[in-house]
Amino acid sequence: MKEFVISEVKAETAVLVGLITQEQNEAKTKEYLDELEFLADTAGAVTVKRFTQRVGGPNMTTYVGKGKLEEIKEFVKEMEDNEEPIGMVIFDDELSAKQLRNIEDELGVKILDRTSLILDIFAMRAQTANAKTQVELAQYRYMLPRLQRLWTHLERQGGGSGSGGGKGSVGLRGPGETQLEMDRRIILQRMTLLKQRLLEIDKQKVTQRKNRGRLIRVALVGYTNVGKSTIMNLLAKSEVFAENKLFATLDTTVRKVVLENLPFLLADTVGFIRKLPTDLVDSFKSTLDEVREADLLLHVVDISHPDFEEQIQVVNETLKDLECSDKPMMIIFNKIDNYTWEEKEEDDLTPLTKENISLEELKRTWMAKLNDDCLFISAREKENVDEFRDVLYKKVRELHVQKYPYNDFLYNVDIDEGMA
Ligand SMILES: Nc1nc2c(ncn2[C@@H]2O[C@H](COP(=O)(O)OP(=O)(O)OP(=O)(O)O)[C@@H](O)[C@H]2O)c(=O)[nH]1
Ligand SMILES: [Mg+2]
Repeated sequence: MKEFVISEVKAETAVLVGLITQEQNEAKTKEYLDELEFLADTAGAVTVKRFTQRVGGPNMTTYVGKGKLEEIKEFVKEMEDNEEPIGMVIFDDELSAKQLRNIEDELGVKILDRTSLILDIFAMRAQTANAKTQVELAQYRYMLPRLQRLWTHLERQGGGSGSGGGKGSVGLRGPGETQLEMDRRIILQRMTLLKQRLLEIDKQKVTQRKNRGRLIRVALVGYTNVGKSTIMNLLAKSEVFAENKLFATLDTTVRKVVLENLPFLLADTVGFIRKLPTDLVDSFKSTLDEVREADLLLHVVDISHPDFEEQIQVVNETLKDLECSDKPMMIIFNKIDNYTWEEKEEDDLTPLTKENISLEELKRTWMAKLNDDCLFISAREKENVDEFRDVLYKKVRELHVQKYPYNDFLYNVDIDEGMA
Protein backbone atom coordinates (compact mmCIF):
# COMPACT_ATOMS: atom_id res chain seq x y z
CA MET A 1 0.00 0.00 0.00
CA LYS A 2 2.88 2.32 0.75
CA GLU A 3 3.75 2.63 -2.90
CA PHE A 4 0.21 3.74 -3.65
CA VAL A 5 0.32 6.64 -1.24
CA ILE A 6 3.63 7.82 -2.64
CA SER A 7 2.41 7.74 -6.21
CA GLU A 8 -0.49 9.98 -5.29
CA VAL A 9 1.56 12.74 -3.75
CA LYS A 10 4.25 12.95 -6.35
CA ALA A 11 4.76 11.76 -9.89
CA GLU A 12 5.97 8.21 -10.13
CA THR A 13 9.56 7.70 -11.17
CA ALA A 14 10.61 5.41 -13.96
CA VAL A 15 13.73 3.61 -15.13
CA LEU A 16 14.01 2.77 -18.85
CA VAL A 17 15.71 -0.27 -20.33
CA GLY A 18 16.66 -0.83 -23.98
CA LEU A 19 18.95 -3.06 -26.01
CA ILE A 20 21.64 -2.17 -28.51
CA THR A 21 21.72 -4.88 -31.16
CA GLN A 22 22.90 -5.46 -34.67
CA GLU A 23 19.65 -4.12 -36.09
CA GLN A 24 19.37 -1.31 -33.57
CA ASN A 25 22.60 0.65 -33.11
CA GLU A 26 23.40 2.93 -30.19
CA ALA A 27 22.02 6.07 -31.81
CA LYS A 28 18.77 4.31 -32.72
CA THR A 29 18.41 2.94 -29.21
CA LYS A 30 18.83 6.45 -27.85
CA GLU A 31 16.07 7.70 -30.15
CA TYR A 32 13.80 4.85 -29.08
CA LEU A 33 14.44 5.58 -25.42
CA ASP A 34 13.81 9.29 -26.00
CA GLU A 35 10.45 8.30 -27.38
CA LEU A 36 9.83 5.87 -24.53
CA GLU A 37 10.62 8.68 -22.10
CA PHE A 38 8.08 10.90 -23.88
CA LEU A 39 5.54 8.08 -23.58
CA ALA A 40 6.30 7.71 -19.86
CA ASP A 41 5.96 11.46 -19.43
CA THR A 42 2.61 11.41 -21.23
CA ALA A 43 1.46 8.71 -18.80
CA GLY A 44 2.61 10.81 -15.85
CA ALA A 45 5.96 9.25 -14.92
CA VAL A 46 9.31 10.98 -14.53
CA THR A 47 12.31 9.12 -15.94
CA VAL A 48 15.32 9.10 -13.61
CA LYS A 49 17.67 6.69 -15.32
CA ARG A 50 18.24 4.64 -18.47
CA PHE A 51 19.99 1.31 -18.81
CA THR A 52 21.16 -0.09 -22.13
CA GLN A 53 22.94 -3.30 -22.98
CA ARG A 54 24.82 -4.33 -26.09
CA VAL A 55 23.72 -7.86 -26.99
CA GLY A 56 23.00 -10.13 -29.93
CA GLY A 57 19.30 -10.14 -29.13
CA PRO A 58 16.92 -10.16 -26.16
CA ASN A 59 17.49 -12.80 -23.52
CA MET A 60 14.56 -15.25 -23.65
CA THR A 61 14.10 -15.42 -19.90
CA THR A 62 15.08 -11.98 -18.63
CA TYR A 63 15.28 -9.71 -21.73
CA VAL A 64 18.64 -8.26 -20.55
CA GLY A 65 21.50 -10.45 -19.37
CA LYS A 66 21.93 -11.54 -15.75
CA GLY A 67 24.64 -9.00 -14.96
CA LYS A 68 22.61 -6.09 -16.32
CA LEU A 69 19.53 -7.19 -14.38
CA GLU A 70 21.66 -7.29 -11.24
CA GLU A 71 22.86 -3.75 -11.99
CA ILE A 72 19.29 -2.51 -12.36
CA LYS A 73 18.34 -4.27 -9.15
CA GLU A 74 21.13 -2.55 -7.26
CA PHE A 75 20.01 0.82 -8.57
CA VAL A 76 16.41 0.16 -7.56
CA LYS A 77 17.56 -0.87 -4.11
CA GLU A 78 19.84 2.13 -3.74
CA MET A 79 16.99 4.48 -4.60
CA GLU A 80 14.77 2.76 -2.11
CA ASP A 81 17.41 3.14 0.58
CA ASN A 82 17.57 6.84 -0.26
CA GLU A 83 13.82 6.99 0.21
CA GLU A 84 13.30 7.81 -3.45
CA PRO A 85 11.74 4.55 -4.52
CA ILE A 86 11.44 3.72 -8.20
CA GLY A 87 7.81 3.45 -9.32
CA MET A 88 8.40 1.27 -12.34
CA VAL A 89 10.92 -0.16 -14.74
CA ILE A 90 9.88 0.17 -18.40
CA PHE A 91 11.29 -2.05 -21.15
CA ASP A 92 11.40 -0.77 -24.71
CA ASP A 93 10.14 -4.00 -26.30
CA GLU A 94 7.17 -6.19 -25.57
CA LEU A 95 8.04 -8.74 -22.88
CA SER A 96 6.80 -12.32 -22.88
CA ALA A 97 4.91 -13.64 -19.84
CA LYS A 98 8.02 -15.53 -18.80
CA GLN A 99 10.34 -12.53 -19.08
CA LEU A 100 7.86 -10.38 -17.20
CA ARG A 101 7.54 -12.83 -14.32
CA ASN A 102 11.27 -13.40 -14.00
CA ILE A 103 12.15 -9.72 -14.14
CA GLU A 104 9.48 -8.81 -11.64
CA ASP A 105 10.57 -11.53 -9.24
CA GLU A 106 14.09 -10.21 -9.45
CA LEU A 107 13.43 -6.46 -9.22
CA GLY A 108 10.33 -6.42 -7.02
CA VAL A 109 8.86 -3.29 -8.63
CA LYS A 110 6.19 -2.68 -11.21
CA ILE A 111 7.35 -3.71 -14.68
CA LEU A 112 5.94 -2.25 -17.88
CA ASP A 113 6.86 -2.68 -21.51
CA ARG A 114 6.28 -0.37 -24.48
CA THR A 115 2.95 -2.05 -25.26
CA SER A 116 1.48 -1.88 -21.77
CA LEU A 117 2.64 1.72 -21.43
CA ILE A 118 0.89 2.66 -24.69
CA LEU A 119 -2.22 0.78 -23.55
CA ASP A 120 -2.11 2.73 -20.31
CA ILE A 121 -2.04 6.02 -22.20
CA PHE A 122 -4.87 4.84 -24.44
CA ALA A 123 -6.93 3.98 -21.34
CA MET A 124 -6.31 7.46 -19.99
CA ARG A 125 -7.27 9.10 -23.30
CA ALA A 126 -10.31 7.05 -24.30
CA GLN A 127 -13.41 9.24 -24.31
CA THR A 128 -16.14 7.61 -26.34
CA ALA A 129 -17.81 4.25 -25.84
CA ASN A 130 -16.10 3.03 -28.96
CA ALA A 131 -12.59 3.96 -27.88
CA LYS A 132 -13.16 2.65 -24.37
CA THR A 133 -14.38 -0.67 -25.71
CA GLN A 134 -11.43 -0.95 -28.09
CA VAL A 135 -8.93 -0.15 -25.37
CA GLU A 136 -10.48 -2.58 -22.94
CA LEU A 137 -10.36 -5.35 -25.52
CA ALA A 138 -6.74 -4.58 -26.30
CA GLN A 139 -5.90 -4.61 -22.59
CA TYR A 140 -7.44 -8.06 -22.16
CA ARG A 141 -5.58 -9.31 -25.22
CA TYR A 142 -2.38 -8.17 -23.57
CA MET A 143 -3.31 -9.54 -20.15
CA LEU A 144 -4.60 -12.94 -21.12
CA PRO A 145 -1.27 -14.67 -21.72
CA ARG A 146 0.20 -12.87 -18.70
CA LEU A 147 -2.56 -13.50 -16.15
CA GLN A 148 -0.56 -15.52 -13.69
CA ARG A 149 1.97 -12.73 -13.38
CA LEU A 150 -0.68 -10.06 -13.00
CA TRP A 151 -2.30 -11.86 -10.10
CA THR A 152 0.81 -12.08 -8.00
CA HIS A 153 1.63 -8.55 -9.06
CA LEU A 154 -1.71 -7.17 -7.92
CA GLU A 155 -1.64 -9.07 -4.66
CA ARG A 156 1.67 -7.45 -3.91
CA GLN A 157 0.32 -4.03 -4.83
CA GLY A 158 -2.67 -4.46 -2.58
CA GLY A 159 -5.32 -4.23 -5.26
CA GLY A 160 -5.92 -2.68 -8.65
CA SER A 161 -6.68 0.91 -9.40
CA GLY A 162 -10.43 0.56 -9.25
CA SER A 163 -12.64 1.17 -12.22
CA GLY A 164 -10.41 2.10 -15.18
CA GLY A 165 -10.04 5.49 -16.81
CA GLY A 166 -7.92 8.51 -16.11
CA LYS A 167 -7.03 7.94 -12.48
CA GLY A 168 -4.75 5.40 -10.85
CA SER A 169 -1.03 5.01 -11.13
CA VAL A 170 0.85 4.41 -14.37
CA GLY A 171 0.42 0.89 -15.69
CA LEU A 172 -2.40 0.06 -13.33
CA ARG A 173 -5.17 1.83 -15.15
CA GLY A 174 -6.38 -1.66 -15.92
CA PRO A 175 -9.77 -2.48 -17.24
CA GLY A 176 -10.90 -2.07 -13.65
CA GLU A 177 -13.50 -4.39 -12.13
CA THR A 178 -12.48 -6.56 -9.26
CA GLN A 179 -9.33 -7.72 -10.90
CA LEU A 180 -8.39 -10.29 -8.33
CA GLU A 181 -11.45 -12.43 -8.95
CA MET A 182 -11.12 -12.34 -12.64
CA ASP A 183 -10.10 -15.59 -14.11
CA ARG A 184 -9.40 -16.61 -17.64
CA ARG A 185 -12.96 -17.72 -18.27
CA ILE A 186 -14.46 -14.44 -17.17
CA ILE A 187 -11.98 -12.49 -19.26
CA LEU A 188 -12.78 -14.57 -22.30
CA GLN A 189 -16.49 -13.99 -21.77
CA ARG A 190 -15.89 -10.31 -21.39
CA MET A 191 -13.81 -10.24 -24.56
CA THR A 192 -16.64 -11.89 -26.49
CA LEU A 193 -19.02 -9.28 -25.18
CA LEU A 194 -16.69 -6.44 -26.10
CA LYS A 195 -16.25 -7.82 -29.60
CA GLN A 196 -20.04 -7.99 -29.99
CA ARG A 197 -20.34 -4.44 -28.76
CA LEU A 198 -17.74 -3.29 -31.28
CA LEU A 199 -19.63 -5.05 -34.06
CA GLU A 200 -22.78 -3.18 -33.07
CA ILE A 201 -20.93 0.13 -33.00
CA ASP A 202 -19.47 -0.73 -36.42
CA LYS A 203 -22.97 -1.33 -37.80
CA GLN A 204 -24.16 2.03 -36.49
CA LYS A 205 -21.18 3.71 -38.05
CA VAL A 206 -21.78 2.12 -41.41
CA THR A 207 -25.34 3.53 -41.32
CA GLN A 208 -24.01 6.92 -40.24
CA ARG A 209 -21.55 6.92 -43.10
CA LYS A 210 -24.25 6.01 -45.64
CA ASN A 211 -26.04 9.23 -44.73
CA ARG A 212 -23.09 11.34 -45.59
CA GLY A 213 -23.98 11.97 -49.18
CA ARG A 214 -21.65 12.13 -52.08
CA LEU A 215 -18.67 13.82 -50.59
CA ILE A 216 -15.02 13.10 -51.00
CA ARG A 217 -13.48 11.79 -47.83
CA VAL A 218 -10.06 12.94 -46.74
CA ALA A 219 -8.21 11.49 -43.75
CA LEU A 220 -5.31 13.01 -41.83
CA VAL A 221 -2.83 10.28 -40.99
CA GLY A 222 0.66 10.33 -39.53
CA TYR A 223 2.96 9.62 -36.66
CA THR A 224 1.78 10.74 -33.23
CA ASN A 225 2.32 14.39 -32.26
CA VAL A 226 3.04 15.68 -35.77
CA GLY A 227 0.17 18.21 -35.85
CA LYS A 228 -2.78 16.34 -37.40
CA SER A 229 -5.34 17.79 -34.98
CA THR A 230 -3.84 21.27 -35.35
CA ILE A 231 -4.34 21.01 -39.13
CA MET A 232 -7.88 19.74 -38.59
CA ASN A 233 -8.61 22.79 -36.45
CA LEU A 234 -7.10 25.04 -39.06
CA LEU A 235 -9.11 23.67 -41.97
CA ALA A 236 -12.36 22.86 -40.24
CA LYS A 237 -12.36 25.69 -37.75
CA SER A 238 -13.06 23.02 -35.20
CA GLU A 239 -11.69 22.71 -31.74
CA VAL A 240 -10.26 19.27 -31.66
CA PHE A 241 -7.94 18.64 -28.74
CA ALA A 242 -4.26 19.14 -29.63
CA GLU A 243 -1.31 19.16 -27.27
CA ASN A 244 2.34 18.33 -27.02
CA LYS A 245 1.80 14.81 -25.73
CA LEU A 246 1.70 11.47 -27.49
CA PHE A 247 -1.68 10.12 -28.55
CA ALA A 248 -3.64 13.25 -27.74
CA THR A 249 -6.15 11.95 -30.27
CA LEU A 250 -7.63 8.51 -29.86
CA ASP A 251 -11.08 8.91 -31.32
CA THR A 252 -11.65 9.72 -34.92
CA THR A 253 -13.39 13.03 -35.52
CA VAL A 254 -15.02 13.86 -38.82
CA ARG A 255 -15.86 17.40 -39.92
CA LYS A 256 -17.27 18.90 -43.02
CA VAL A 257 -14.89 21.37 -44.63
CA VAL A 258 -15.79 23.75 -47.43
CA LEU A 259 -12.99 25.14 -49.57
CA GLU A 260 -14.21 27.78 -52.01
CA ASN A 261 -17.48 26.13 -53.06
CA LEU A 262 -16.37 22.57 -52.52
CA PRO A 263 -17.48 20.61 -49.48
CA PHE A 264 -15.68 17.45 -48.39
CA LEU A 265 -15.22 15.43 -45.22
CA LEU A 266 -12.05 15.56 -43.19
CA ALA A 267 -11.18 12.95 -40.56
CA ASP A 268 -8.62 13.32 -37.78
CA THR A 269 -7.28 9.95 -36.62
CA VAL A 270 -5.12 8.29 -33.98
CA GLY A 271 -1.37 8.68 -34.56
CA PHE A 272 0.94 5.78 -35.34
CA ILE A 273 4.11 4.85 -33.47
CA ARG A 274 7.07 2.48 -33.76
CA LYS A 275 6.89 -1.03 -32.37
CA LEU A 276 3.10 -0.99 -32.15
CA PRO A 277 1.97 -4.62 -32.04
CA THR A 278 -0.38 -5.56 -34.90
CA ASP A 279 -2.81 -6.85 -32.28
CA LEU A 280 -3.21 -3.35 -31.01
CA VAL A 281 -3.71 -1.96 -34.49
CA ASP A 282 -6.40 -4.64 -34.95
CA SER A 283 -8.22 -3.51 -31.84
CA PHE A 284 -8.52 -0.08 -33.35
CA LYS A 285 -10.03 -1.37 -36.53
CA SER A 286 -13.21 0.69 -36.35
CA THR A 287 -11.27 3.84 -35.49
CA LEU A 288 -9.18 3.22 -38.57
CA ASP A 289 -12.11 2.57 -40.89
CA GLU A 290 -12.04 6.27 -41.72
CA VAL A 291 -8.56 5.77 -43.10
CA ARG A 292 -9.56 2.65 -44.97
CA GLU A 293 -12.52 4.31 -46.61
CA ALA A 294 -10.84 7.62 -47.41
CA ASP A 295 -10.48 8.83 -50.99
CA LEU A 296 -7.39 10.85 -50.15
CA LEU A 297 -4.83 10.60 -47.38
CA LEU A 298 -3.01 13.62 -46.01
CA HIS A 299 0.13 12.15 -44.53
CA VAL A 300 1.33 14.71 -41.99
CA VAL A 301 5.05 14.72 -41.12
CA ASP A 302 6.83 16.71 -38.40
CA ILE A 303 9.81 17.92 -40.40
CA SER A 304 11.42 19.38 -37.28
CA HIS A 305 11.71 15.95 -35.68
CA PRO A 306 15.17 14.38 -35.99
CA ASP A 307 13.66 11.00 -36.94
CA PHE A 308 11.06 12.26 -39.38
CA GLU A 309 12.27 9.98 -42.16
CA GLU A 310 11.87 6.87 -40.05
CA GLN A 311 8.48 8.14 -38.93
CA ILE A 312 7.42 8.38 -42.57
CA GLN A 313 8.46 4.76 -43.02
CA VAL A 314 6.55 3.60 -39.95
CA VAL A 315 3.42 5.34 -41.19
CA ASN A 316 3.81 3.86 -44.68
CA GLU A 317 4.22 0.39 -43.21
CA THR A 318 1.17 0.79 -40.98
CA LEU A 319 -0.82 1.98 -44.00
CA LYS A 320 0.33 -1.11 -45.84
CA ASP A 321 -0.95 -3.28 -42.96
CA LEU A 322 -4.27 -1.50 -43.29
CA GLU A 323 -4.21 -2.15 -47.04
CA CYS A 324 -4.30 1.55 -47.74
CA SER A 325 -0.97 2.10 -49.43
CA ASP A 326 -2.30 2.60 -52.92
CA LYS A 327 -4.67 5.43 -52.05
CA PRO A 328 -3.93 8.90 -53.40
CA MET A 329 -1.73 10.61 -50.83
CA MET A 330 -0.27 14.03 -50.21
CA ILE A 331 2.60 14.51 -47.81
CA ILE A 332 2.23 17.58 -45.62
CA PHE A 333 5.53 18.52 -44.05
CA ASN A 334 4.47 20.44 -40.97
CA LYS A 335 6.31 22.52 -38.33
CA ILE A 336 8.63 24.26 -40.80
CA ASP A 337 8.83 27.07 -38.24
CA ASN A 338 10.62 24.69 -35.92
CA TYR A 339 13.09 23.31 -38.45
CA THR A 340 16.74 23.97 -37.63
CA TRP A 341 19.96 23.15 -39.39
CA GLU A 342 23.65 23.92 -39.12
CA GLU A 343 24.42 26.45 -41.78
CA LYS A 344 27.42 25.58 -43.95
CA GLU A 345 30.02 28.05 -45.20
CA GLU A 346 30.08 28.52 -48.98
CA ASP A 347 33.34 26.64 -49.42
CA ASP A 348 32.66 24.05 -46.75
CA LEU A 349 33.16 20.62 -48.22
CA THR A 350 31.41 18.65 -45.47
CA PRO A 351 28.93 16.38 -47.15
CA LEU A 352 25.27 17.22 -46.81
CA THR A 353 23.68 15.34 -43.97
CA LYS A 354 20.40 15.49 -42.12
CA GLU A 355 21.90 18.05 -39.75
CA ASN A 356 23.19 20.61 -42.20
CA ILE A 357 20.68 20.56 -45.02
CA SER A 358 18.70 23.78 -45.26
CA LEU A 359 14.95 23.84 -45.44
CA GLU A 360 15.13 25.05 -49.05
CA GLU A 361 17.40 22.19 -50.05
CA LEU A 362 15.24 19.72 -48.19
CA LYS A 363 12.17 21.03 -50.01
CA ARG A 364 13.87 20.65 -53.36
CA THR A 365 14.91 17.08 -52.61
CA TRP A 366 11.45 15.98 -51.54
CA MET A 367 9.64 17.85 -54.27
CA ALA A 368 11.84 16.18 -56.84
CA LYS A 369 11.01 12.82 -55.29
CA LEU A 370 7.28 13.33 -54.86
CA ASN A 371 6.42 15.69 -57.72
CA ASP A 372 3.59 17.97 -56.72
CA ASP A 373 2.26 15.78 -54.00
CA CYS A 374 3.98 17.43 -51.09
CA LEU A 375 3.71 20.72 -49.26
CA PHE A 376 5.62 22.52 -46.55
CA ILE A 377 3.63 24.36 -43.92
CA SER A 378 3.45 25.47 -40.34
CA ALA A 379 -0.03 24.79 -39.04
CA ARG A 380 0.66 26.57 -35.79
CA GLU A 381 2.25 29.69 -37.25
CA LYS A 382 -0.08 29.54 -40.25
CA GLU A 383 2.76 29.64 -42.77
CA ASN A 384 1.99 28.63 -46.34
CA VAL A 385 -1.56 27.76 -45.41
CA ASP A 386 -3.10 29.51 -48.43
CA GLU A 387 -1.08 27.38 -50.80
CA PHE A 388 -2.05 24.31 -48.80
CA ARG A 389 -5.75 25.17 -49.12
CA ASP A 390 -5.29 25.80 -52.82
CA VAL A 391 -3.54 22.54 -53.58
CA LEU A 392 -5.97 20.60 -51.42
CA TYR A 393 -8.90 22.23 -53.19
CA LYS A 394 -7.57 21.22 -56.59
CA LYS A 395 -6.89 17.67 -55.49
CA VAL A 396 -10.29 17.15 -53.87
CA ARG A 397 -12.03 18.71 -56.85
CA GLU A 398 -10.24 16.37 -59.20
CA LEU A 399 -11.24 13.36 -57.07
CA HIS A 400 -14.81 14.60 -56.80
CA VAL A 401 -15.22 14.96 -60.54
CA GLN A 402 -13.76 11.48 -61.05
CA LYS A 403 -15.93 9.83 -58.44
CA TYR A 404 -19.22 11.66 -58.95
CA PRO A 405 -19.10 12.79 -62.55
CA TYR A 406 -22.82 13.55 -62.75
CA ASN A 407 -23.17 15.25 -59.42
CA ASP A 408 -22.67 18.84 -58.53
CA PHE A 409 -21.20 19.50 -55.16
CA LEU A 410 -23.76 19.04 -52.45
CA TYR A 411 -24.31 21.89 -50.11
CA ASN A 412 -27.09 20.59 -48.00
CA VAL A 413 -25.44 17.68 -46.29
CA ASP A 414 -25.02 18.66 -42.73
CA ILE A 415 -22.37 16.56 -41.17
CA ASP A 416 -20.41 17.64 -38.19
CA GLU A 417 -20.07 14.60 -36.07
CA GLY A 418 -17.82 13.89 -33.15
CA MET A 419 -17.64 10.38 -34.53
CA ALA A 420 -17.76 7.66 -31.96
N1 LIG B 1 6.26 24.45 -33.81
C1 LIG B 1 5.13 23.92 -34.26
N2 LIG B 1 4.37 23.16 -33.47
C2 LIG B 1 3.23 22.63 -33.97
C3 LIG B 1 2.81 22.88 -35.30
N3 LIG B 1 1.66 22.21 -35.51
C4 LIG B 1 1.36 21.59 -34.34
N4 LIG B 1 2.29 21.86 -33.41
C5 LIG B 1 2.32 21.40 -32.01
O1 LIG B 1 2.60 20.01 -31.98
C6 LIG B 1 1.91 19.38 -30.89
C7 LIG B 1 1.08 18.23 -31.38
O2 LIG B 1 0.04 18.71 -32.17
P1 LIG B 1 -1.29 17.86 -32.43
O3 LIG B 1 -2.08 18.60 -33.44
O4 LIG B 1 -1.92 17.47 -31.15
O5 LIG B 1 -0.64 16.57 -33.10
P2 LIG B 1 -1.35 15.20 -33.52
O6 LIG B 1 -0.65 14.74 -34.75
O7 LIG B 1 -2.82 15.40 -33.61
O8 LIG B 1 -0.94 14.29 -32.30
P3 LIG B 1 -1.66 12.99 -31.67
O9 LIG B 1 -3.13 13.17 -31.73
O10 LIG B 1 -1.12 12.97 -30.29
O11 LIG B 1 -1.18 11.83 -32.48
C8 LIG B 1 1.08 20.50 -30.23
O12 LIG B 1 1.80 20.98 -29.13
C9 LIG B 1 0.96 21.53 -31.34
O13 LIG B 1 0.80 22.86 -30.83
C10 LIG B 1 3.65 23.71 -36.12
O14 LIG B 1 3.38 23.98 -37.29
N5 LIG B 1 4.79 24.19 -35.54
MG1 LIG C 1 -4.30 14.54 -32.60
